[in-house]
Amino acid sequence: MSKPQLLQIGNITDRMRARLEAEFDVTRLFATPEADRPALLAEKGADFVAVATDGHWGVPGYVFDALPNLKVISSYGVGYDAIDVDRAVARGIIVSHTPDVLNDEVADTATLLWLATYRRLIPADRWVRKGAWEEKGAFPLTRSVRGTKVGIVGLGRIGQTIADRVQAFGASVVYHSRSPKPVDLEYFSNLKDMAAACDALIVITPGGAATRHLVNAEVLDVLGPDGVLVNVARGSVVDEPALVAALEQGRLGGAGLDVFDAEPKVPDALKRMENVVLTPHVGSATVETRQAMGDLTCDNLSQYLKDGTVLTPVPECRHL
Ligand code: NAP
Ligand code: 8YV
Repeated sequence: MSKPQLLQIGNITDRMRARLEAEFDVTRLFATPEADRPALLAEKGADFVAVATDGHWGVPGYVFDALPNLKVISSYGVGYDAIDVDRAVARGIIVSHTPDVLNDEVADTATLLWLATYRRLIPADRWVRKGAWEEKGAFPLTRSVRGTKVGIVGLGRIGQTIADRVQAFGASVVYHSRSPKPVDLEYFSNLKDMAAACDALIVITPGGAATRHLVNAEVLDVLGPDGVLVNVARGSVVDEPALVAALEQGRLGGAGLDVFDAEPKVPDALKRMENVVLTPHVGSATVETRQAMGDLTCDNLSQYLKDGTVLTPVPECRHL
């Protein structure tokens, strides 16, 4: 019997490829030059019942259009803002993602950025490498995270894990989300009020229209000249031009950023700043965690083949 057809969008690990190819006849969209993809989809689109994708690429509109028999989308990542879930639900397509298995890794990355920004890790490393230690002497004193107040923007699975880590470093934690959570931490329904009360904000909400520019110029201004912003959520959650302006004008103290508006493009102004730590969207990017995410991405598809359900549907698809 022939295997069901799966369209693969984005890159996957060898381990994932072996798993997918055992159960599906896999077509890699990105193996075809961009200009030829519409023709490929016009010819084969009706054959695909499954899509494997990731948080970055999601499912572009033209792919949705060309796959009339699509039944399941399995995404390699927890954030699914790049998938039009309303459209999937309207067509009865079930969407799965990879929650929880990356909480620790992304929380480590957020903590790393927070510490590196306060302790000026990158300039300190440069100080040694360029010989300044020998020529100029000691590196200037930095600031301690102990005793500071951190506001978590989005106290979900990862946000809670970040809160635990930050407290272990002697900082106190407050949080903002749309609704209060059953935790023993102060809740702010208003983000600007929270920013005014905090030394640092760590942003870890979903992306998409509902959170677009949640962290805007006003929020950055009340965070203030000694304030630090860490963003491990999505670039869209922070008004990037406002962030650049606040940093350039000294209205914000520093930033640790893993995500950007137009990845992989990062504003040159940010690259020039000594008080900013930049990482290329590597929040979950370790061998171990990517393996766990990849396994869950494939497990979801295997489950779908067994009984038409998935193990970890996105909330909007739980009724399907
Ligand atoms: P989650 O458990 O769903 O938590 C999301 C939190 O954000 C919840 O506390 C939610 O609370 C809050 N939130 C949602 N919409 C909001 C809004 N409009 N305003 C304020 N708060 C809002 O999700 P998670 O598993 O922790 O993942 C969070 C996000 O992290 C992902 O969606 C993804 O974008 C990002 N991420 C990034 C990386 C990376 O590599 N940098 C890796 C993994 C995940 P309420 O519903 O009460 O508002
Ligand atoms: C991945 C992520 O980098 O899980 C997410 O939401 O942002 C990351 O873990 C992404 O899914 C891969 O593109």
